[in-house]
Amino acid sequence: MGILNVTPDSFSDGGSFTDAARAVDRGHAIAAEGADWVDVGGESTRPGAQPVPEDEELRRVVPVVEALADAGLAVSVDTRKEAVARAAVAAGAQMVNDVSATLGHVAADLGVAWVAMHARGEPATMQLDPRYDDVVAEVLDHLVGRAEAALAAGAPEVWIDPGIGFGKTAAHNLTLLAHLDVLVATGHPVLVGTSRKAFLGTLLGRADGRPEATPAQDRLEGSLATAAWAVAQGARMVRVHDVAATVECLRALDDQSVAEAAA
Ligand code: PMM
Repeated sequence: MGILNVTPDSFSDGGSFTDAARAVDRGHAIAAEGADWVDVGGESTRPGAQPVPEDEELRRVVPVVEALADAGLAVSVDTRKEAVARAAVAAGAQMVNDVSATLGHVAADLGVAWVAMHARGEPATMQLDPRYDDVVAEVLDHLVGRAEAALAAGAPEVWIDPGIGFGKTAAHNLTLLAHLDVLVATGHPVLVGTSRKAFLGTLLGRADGRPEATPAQDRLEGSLATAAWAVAQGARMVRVHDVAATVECLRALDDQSVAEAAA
């Protein structure tokens, strides 16, 4: 799944024709680089981000979804809002990627795939002091409950995602990655998003003996390593910025397993 963030931080003056056109170009590039899904999002959910009004999110997302879906690409919409999910599906999106895990009934109603991601708290404050007694068990319980409810309501396909970085410390993220097999064992397909996230910056900075985090644009190796790890543990999809590099990396991993099986 390739990330297409149609937000002012990614595209200089969000919503104008030029920006929509640039976003559509990037969407085509994501598909050409080998992504199965183009994930279009109009609200940043980065730590500290402020909410985006519904009409603004609709304005950012719908034209881009429509153009990409009309061109035959598989499009998911990354939103927490029911109205945006409904409008994006009407414009051709085939999956609702929901970081709030609250829109299962909407996916059921619309007959589209749904990603239930675990998050604790709101983006503006979620990283202030996240605490769990047992992060793996709590994330698992939450996701399985949401997934089963959506399937019972008639959602045709439900993915679960541990929500790396959403109300979690670096240690929580690493614990979840180390125990992905627990999510995989539920039988629900697992999606994982680690791409360029802050915990990679902390880890890579520390590995280099530096106190400061490695900046987002220098987190490719960590992103690839964790994507490969997730897939090796049984994740069926990874959500990434660097599509071409990830596709190559996963292809190499696949060749490796083929070679091992043949040996
Ligand atoms: N992460 C972000 C946004 N949407 N959706 C899913 N399913 N999983 C994620 O981990 C996830 C997501 C935040 O990352 P970005 O700001 O780089 O898009």
